[in-house]
Amino acid sequence: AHRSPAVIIVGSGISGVVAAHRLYINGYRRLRVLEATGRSGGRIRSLAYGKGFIELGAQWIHGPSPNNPVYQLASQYSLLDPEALTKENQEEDGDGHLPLCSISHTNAGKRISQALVANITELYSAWLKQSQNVSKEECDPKSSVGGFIKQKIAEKLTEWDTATADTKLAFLNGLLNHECCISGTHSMDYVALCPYGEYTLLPGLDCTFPGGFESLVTQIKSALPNDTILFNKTVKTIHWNGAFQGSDARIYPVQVQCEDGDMFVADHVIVTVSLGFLKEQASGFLSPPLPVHKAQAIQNLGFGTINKIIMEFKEPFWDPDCITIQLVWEGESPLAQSKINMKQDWVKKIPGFFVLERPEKIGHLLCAFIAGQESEYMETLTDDEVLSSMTALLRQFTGNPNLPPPIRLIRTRWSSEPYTRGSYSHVAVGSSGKDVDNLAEPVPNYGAKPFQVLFAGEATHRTFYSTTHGALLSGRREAERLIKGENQENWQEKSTI
Ligand code: 6YU
Repeated sequence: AHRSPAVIIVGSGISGVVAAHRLYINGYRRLRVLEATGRSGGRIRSLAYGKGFIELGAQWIHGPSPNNPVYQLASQYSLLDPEALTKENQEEDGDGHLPLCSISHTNAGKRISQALVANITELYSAWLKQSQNVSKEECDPKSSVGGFIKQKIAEKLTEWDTATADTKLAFLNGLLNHECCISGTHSMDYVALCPYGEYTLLPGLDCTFPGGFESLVTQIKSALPNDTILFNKTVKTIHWNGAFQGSDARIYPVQVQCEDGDMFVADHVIVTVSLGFLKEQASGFLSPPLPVHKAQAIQNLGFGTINKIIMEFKEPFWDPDCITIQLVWEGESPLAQSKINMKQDWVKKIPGFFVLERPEKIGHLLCAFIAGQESEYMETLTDDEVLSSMTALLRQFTGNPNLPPPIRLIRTRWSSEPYTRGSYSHVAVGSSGKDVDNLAEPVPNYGAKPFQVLFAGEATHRTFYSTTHGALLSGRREAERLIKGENQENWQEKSTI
């Protein structure tokens, strides 16, 4: 039998698959990936649609440039369009925000002037940049990004004439709702200000995968032996710091217990489940439970929901050159606390629509993002209810009461997915980048014992949390931790016997 250490990886999202791949190419042969669902990819999930794909989870490579490992691999595997590979594209220094060509409609069916849009967008971008650059020394740990921006708005408001102030406020409200989608949170008031600048944007014009984001996971996986990943294998409890006998009569420190009763012994386990899942399991997922500082990191870090509502139309009713359509609710203001009636008002949280690329393959599709509690409420509605709300919304904003409804609607329900429980992490008020590092720390973290349980996944990357490249790097990091920590010569020689 091969004598390399037995490693179990919990979860076959991109971080899990990458960790398995890294270990495999370094000689590890006793590898098992246990995946609760029937597929790999986790929050990378592409759906075949028409002659192309739509993305239910991750959509863009954020900052496709040479230092982005997702971009590196995708280009190496030839998974991208030629435009995405040009030098101009890689150097483009967008701030990851609204593309220039956008149209803004109000709920009264009016268009907002481009001048106002440009003016307010510029102000907002500057404030957002400032919020990423507040000096740590002067920053109150209780302050939020939302609070910071609202203070800037309140200061500026005094300079605005009454004729346009309301529209400006309504537009800013939409920008903040959009920001909630980017940060994956119900409100920017939940996102901590002091560590906000630690999140790092890479240069490059965000791009998509013509063959679906999942094509990347499929490629990485293809280097692994077929039986490495076991599907529909939900891990229930990870017993560590123990002494468990394997079928080879050896004693292992870890035993992984699955929902179906199966047990696996291991020298090491890499946990890649989402922070949402960890929060829900509280202390029960590991036995003995995690040390207090790790349990607190799980509790304190933020994990919110964003969902997509994707609609196909027979004919586009939008300008084909436009990439986004922004929605502006007259009367809404970031400075006012409005009491909301969920049933009636949930759609007001939608900041706008993206026009999906490659209509020649997938047809004329719009994708709305929606964050937070309204997004979770949407998950409780039926497809028909969502469709009729969206039709009414579009009729109101275009001012066309006869606008045909979408011919097909697909929406995600990331908060209801039992093995995700939301979309992605943020550094919430009450937590800091140190919590991200604590979450990433392996256990046991004392003495000379080798690490038994290691942690990867999007939420464990201090500067790239919430992204696929952060998840990918975290999987590599934990694989390397084992590779570097292990006296490989021992088992690599024996393994040839
Ligand atoms: C990106 C993007 N993107 C949209 C939406 C979502 C996300 N992201 P996984 O969960 O994938 O894997 C864990 C596996 O474990 C999974 O398969 C489970 O089934 C399994 N599991 C769980 N419990 C188990 C158990 N008990 N037993 C066994 N198995 C179990 N990222 O790069 N570009 O456009 C988007 C977007 C709707 C939901 C995204 C995007 C996030 C990524 O999808 C995500 O980070 C990774 O896929 C996670 O991989 P993983 O391996 O860690 O976990 C300034 C500022 C700061 C704010 N951030 C700005 C960045 C904005 C992020 N972008 C989002 C935008 C979209 C549209």
